[in-house]
Amino acid sequence: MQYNLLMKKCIELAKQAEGLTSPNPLVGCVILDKDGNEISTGYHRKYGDNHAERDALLKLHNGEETGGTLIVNLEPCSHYGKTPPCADLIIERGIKKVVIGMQDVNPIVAGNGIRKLKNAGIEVVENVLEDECKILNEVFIKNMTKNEVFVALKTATTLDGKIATSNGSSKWITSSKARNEVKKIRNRYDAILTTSSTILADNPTMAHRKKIILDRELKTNLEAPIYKDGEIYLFNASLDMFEGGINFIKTPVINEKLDLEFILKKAFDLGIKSILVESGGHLNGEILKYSDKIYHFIAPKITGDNSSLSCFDFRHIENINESCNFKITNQEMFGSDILLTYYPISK
Ligand code: AOF
Ligand code: ZN
Repeated sequence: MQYNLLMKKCIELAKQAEGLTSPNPLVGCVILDKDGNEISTGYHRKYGDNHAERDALLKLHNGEETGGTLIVNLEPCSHYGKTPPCADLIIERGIKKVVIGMQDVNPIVAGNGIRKLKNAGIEVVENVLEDECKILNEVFIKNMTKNEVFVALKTATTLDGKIATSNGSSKWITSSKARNEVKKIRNRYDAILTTSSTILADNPTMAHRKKIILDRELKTNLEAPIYKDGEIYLFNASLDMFEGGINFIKTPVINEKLDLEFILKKAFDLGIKSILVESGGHLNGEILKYSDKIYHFIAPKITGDNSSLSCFDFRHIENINESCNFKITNQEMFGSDILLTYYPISK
């Protein structure tokens, strides 16, 4: 209880580097002196930079931290990586107590950091706000424990779950506030993923560092705005080459569709650790079973049109027991729209 607020602060510090640390975790750190006064903060700013603990400790001099407490959302590391072990530095600096949000799931750390600290006589308080800390690093956890890419999906619908009218008109279902939030969400993920159908229907730009485009028959115009920035990975059925700044990746086809398992695995092998899917109902439906998290914006509108496009459109079921089930974990208003965040329970 006593450390919850400080752990929240670590999480907020860590979030400042969203989109910059992959494949490494988001980590923030707060240091208190022996009387409990906050004397330093730090965070892991970007991949390859100092770890959060080192960032916070190196701001101090004259042994201000001797006898103090260090709070960090992830177990301090015990290995020589890009920098020497944080656990060693904490011990050297005479910290007396370390408060940790969660154990590191990286197998080379996995409890060794905590052991090192305890062996040096440091008091260790574990699992403070563990659930929040795990959500903060859900991408890192999936990457480390499953060796798989984390798949998030964003959709924006009317109250009746439609993403467009029957003739495909879909622009601006949600308000500008919601669309601004989408930009922030995108930034958290290594790449966005969309399809030729979405490009042909909406001609979006989807500004991002990395873009995965599924276009089996190479129907999209390579001069379209989506191709104008970022690294492009164009999964298709025929070409395998790098040309005009585009990575064409030849992909197996199953039932006239590009093999999603192949694509997700290939993306991971290419160093893409997390993906935000932004597409239409068909791809959303197909990729639902691989999705780890859904961001669903809902605008207070009803189309009422039974031939309008649905946000997940992939099958016919008779029995409600066969539905996919989710746990809604968050709700937030953006202008007149609501954002629901949910996770699959059964898919
Ligand atoms: C970070 N930032 O603040 C902490 C990390 O590649 P390296 O040498 O930077 O090591 C990365 C590993 O270090 C990472 O997988 C995680 O296990 C551990 N802790 N990493 O990038 C940090 N505390
Ligand atoms: Zn470290």
